[in-house]
Amino acid sequence: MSGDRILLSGIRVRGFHGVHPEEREQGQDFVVDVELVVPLDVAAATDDVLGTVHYGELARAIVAEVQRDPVGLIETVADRVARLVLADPRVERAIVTIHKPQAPIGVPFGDVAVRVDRTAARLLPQERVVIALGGNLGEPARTLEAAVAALRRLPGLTVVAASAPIETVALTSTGPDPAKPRYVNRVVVGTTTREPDALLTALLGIERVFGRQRLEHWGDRTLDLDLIAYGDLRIDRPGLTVPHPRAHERDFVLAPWLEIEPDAVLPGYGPVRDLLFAIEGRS
Ligand code: PH2
Ligand code: MG
Ligand code: MG
Repeated sequence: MSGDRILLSGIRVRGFHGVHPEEREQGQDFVVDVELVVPLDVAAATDDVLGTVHYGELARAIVAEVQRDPVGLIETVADRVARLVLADPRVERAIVTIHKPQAPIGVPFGDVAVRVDRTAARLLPQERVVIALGGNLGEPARTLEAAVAALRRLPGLTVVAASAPIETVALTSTGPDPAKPRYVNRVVVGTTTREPDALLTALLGIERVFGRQRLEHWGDRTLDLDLIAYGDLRIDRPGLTVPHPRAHERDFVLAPWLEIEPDAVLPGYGPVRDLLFAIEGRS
């Protein structure tokens, strides 16, 4: 990575982001600082603005990005600005700070800000990942749709395909239980630059946002996000086992996975097609 940087700070934009209705109606100032890690050698060698990121154009693009459709959190705004900055293939890393100095906090305060620090995905190793989604409380089809949308926006994860939802009988520790609310299940395949632990932590965070409570093992749940496979990696320790130790015997994982990846292989177990055929033959 280059040591060179462009620093642009104090860009002030009126926006309507916020969780409170009055923030959506009245708007307030958002102040943006960006630090770009970008080689400046070509610009210095040519003394031509074509050899660098034009900070004036960048500033105007950032203003337009912050003025876009309102969102709840400045975290989301920071993520949007970082993605915009990283869209220039010369930028290796973007550090974006979003200040909200007039936030309705209710106590005297100087400033509140969030900062994201993102490295261009092309500079990081990518691994293929398979994530299974399930839920049987509330409105699971809607929850899973929203969870897939969250996965599509998760920094460091690119969703390549998402299966259609299927309805399945609840499997409990004692076998299928038709008396329990039925599950909706889906599978997502993608690529990630996140380490397995960082990916798992994000999955647990999304579960929590969608109301997951861990009361009993195998219990009913609003949302379960399981890491099924991470490249060819094999990990087995408390809190994280990949490939998922029961995926090979679960039709509600294998069938939606096969739908979006007909040649899928579960590392250590074999082709998903064969695993599913073996289960279906048994039942
Ligand atoms: N998940 C479980 C337990 N049982 N049954 C179905 N049908 N679908 C699931 O996703 C599921 C389950 C534990 O993760
Ligand atoms: Mg599970
Ligand atoms: Mg789980």
